[in-house]
Amino acid sequence: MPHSDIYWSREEVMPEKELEELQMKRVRWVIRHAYENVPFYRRKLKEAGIHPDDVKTREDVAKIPFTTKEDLRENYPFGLFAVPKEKVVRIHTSSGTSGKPKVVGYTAKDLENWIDMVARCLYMVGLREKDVFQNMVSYTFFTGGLGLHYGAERIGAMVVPAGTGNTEKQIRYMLDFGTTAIHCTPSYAMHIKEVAEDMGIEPSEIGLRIGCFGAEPWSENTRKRLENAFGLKAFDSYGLSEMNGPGVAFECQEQDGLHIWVDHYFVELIDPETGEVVGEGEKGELVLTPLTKEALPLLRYRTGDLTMLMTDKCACGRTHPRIHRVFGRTDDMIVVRGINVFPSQIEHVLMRIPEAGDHFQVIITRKGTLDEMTVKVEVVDEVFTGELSDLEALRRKIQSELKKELNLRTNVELVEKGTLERFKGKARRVLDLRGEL
Ligand code: DLL
Repeated sequence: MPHSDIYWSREEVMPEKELEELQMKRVRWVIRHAYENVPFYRRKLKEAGIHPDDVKTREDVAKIPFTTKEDLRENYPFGLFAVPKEKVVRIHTSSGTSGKPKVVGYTAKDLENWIDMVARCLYMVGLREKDVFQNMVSYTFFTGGLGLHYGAERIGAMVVPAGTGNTEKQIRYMLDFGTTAIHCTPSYAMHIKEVAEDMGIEPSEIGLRIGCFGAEPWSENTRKRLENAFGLKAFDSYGLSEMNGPGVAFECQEQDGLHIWVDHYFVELIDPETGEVVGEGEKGELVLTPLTKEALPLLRYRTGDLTMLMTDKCACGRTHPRIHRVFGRTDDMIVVRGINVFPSQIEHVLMRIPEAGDHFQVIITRKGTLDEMTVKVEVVDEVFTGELSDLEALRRKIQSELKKELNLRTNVELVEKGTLERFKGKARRVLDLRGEL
């Protein structure tokens, strides 16, 4: 049962002081839980000279050593679990770029909390019983499938467990079932738009009103493109397997930052170089401690994601702070000739140029000692006027816009629509060939 017409749970609008007390109570619980049940944490805290009783205030949390992705991999598969295996009712995995996957586990209570958090997010963006929710992400090890599925079901929406692939069929289902809300990666949403157009269907006529997009960085200009094409309202959804999965932070109707649920996560932002907590309003790496997870209580987990904390009051009335849309991951950052570039910056520039299509690829090479960045951009059909000079003018325009944003000279190559790879899940847009040449 929802708490009200607007809020799914009472905790969303809990007075800040009460919320803070609840959070600190849970912080103390999770530290003790990890210390008592995970040998790795007992050892780590002892080495750092910390006993769970020492953590009394928010500031005390910063004394605890970080947990990293490597810690999860080194303790593969179940080494960081805090409950016996028979209490774990589900696992998911997340494969990084290399090596063993990270395995995450859930008790029955963890699943309940997670479902409730996802329901909270979906209710916040306006999903209701009357909606038909088509979930177009993988349903296997990826947390986006089952995570969103059960959250939408909890609200009472009709869930279409479509999974990934076969885009034409996905569009047919939307029309046949009267789908009103969709969930997928933003790059797949771009692909759906294109396939619908190829099928002679106006995306805006499908009847969608809500789009939940996440699992990868995207930009404000991509949001505009998706909203204009489908006639829906597009919301950013952030999460990671190590923190249950999706449902950690989500945009509300204001679309101005993602509410991060501090009754379930302790939030810190650190300087990725020094590990020091950054000042208010500064950009930093998100560090999260789940506060209610029984199976996998990770303390001060370094997400690798760069964002900013927004603590001003939100017009929606929720008392939980917001994070800025994630700029990218520390390990996605490309350093070209000493300049830091995030693929999402390139996307932001391209998506505001009307002649640029919806897909691009970045290729980094090295000539001698010099790095070269080439951006391949698909262009819309209307660009091909038969005049080479028109194409050249567009190429130069894109190059100059990129230069302004990135402060970096790039090579721009224009390619025809349909040339570059399409992705059903997370897009892989950067090809770094520097190590291979
Ligand atoms: O991607 C969980 C998820 C599923 C989130 C569905 C949203 C929707 P992982 O596969 O473990 O889990 O990948 C987590 O993806 O650390 C970020 O780097 C990135 N990421 C997730 N959401 C966003 C977002 C899921 N909205 C990793 N914006 C995270 C930018 C995101 N990056």
